[in-house]
Amino acid sequence: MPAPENSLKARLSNGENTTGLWLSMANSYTAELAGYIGFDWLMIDGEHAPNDLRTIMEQLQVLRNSASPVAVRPPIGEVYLIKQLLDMGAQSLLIPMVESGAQAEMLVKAVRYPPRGIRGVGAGSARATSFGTIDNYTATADDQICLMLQIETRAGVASLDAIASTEGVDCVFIGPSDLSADMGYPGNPYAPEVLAVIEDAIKRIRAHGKAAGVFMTDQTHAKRFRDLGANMIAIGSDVAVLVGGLKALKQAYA
Ligand code: 3PY
Ligand code: MG
Repeated sequence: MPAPENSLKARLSNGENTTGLWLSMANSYTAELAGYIGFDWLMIDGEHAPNDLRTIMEQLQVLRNSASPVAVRPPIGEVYLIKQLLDMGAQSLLIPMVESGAQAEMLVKAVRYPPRGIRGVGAGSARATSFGTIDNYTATADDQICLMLQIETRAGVASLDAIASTEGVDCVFIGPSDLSADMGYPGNPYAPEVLAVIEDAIKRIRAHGKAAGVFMTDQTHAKRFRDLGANMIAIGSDVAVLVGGLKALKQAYA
């Protein structure tokens, strides 16, 4: 039996438009709930939410049968951490703060087994192989990994062509919060200068034949980015939706 087919990777490589939700609650109960709503994908955030390997694993477990494919964002693109996440069964990874073609090449190697890459071989007793019951995993795993790299600094933007042209990168994903801060507009991802850089980046990423992603909860901007070719748009987070709903409830009785 081969590694499970990665439907998110397939959809992105077909150039399909997808919208997804950030999972920032860091718990499996709300992750399971989100898995019933029908988002194109869900992103377990290990960078800014208080997740560790076990809370990420628990969310992957409860979302196993969800129709929404699940991706994971580790706090940093470290080879050993990527290996642990892949062995735990994550097949789609979003790596923050990528700033060079060399870094992109290293990350591609980190998700591939030798001889193409450097991923340590040992999933035979891990969740990725359903604990050894997926007998042809090692020979087929590489082809089902979806590697998404974040550009979210001026250095990353300067290296966009090198990053987006790296073979093995499936998606280049813009982070407006970090990018706007690095550009001198902290807390203002809607500054015209920032929006112009994002729009140009989306077009250039698509011109390289890669999926273009962006986090954008403002619907007007999100739709504009989609019209420019962005095909992986994070349209909200579970935390923000809960806070918004709670504020509205309180306000309704003020
Ligand atoms: C950013 O906007 O900086 C991101 O990383 C998206 O969540
Ligand atoms: Mg960021």
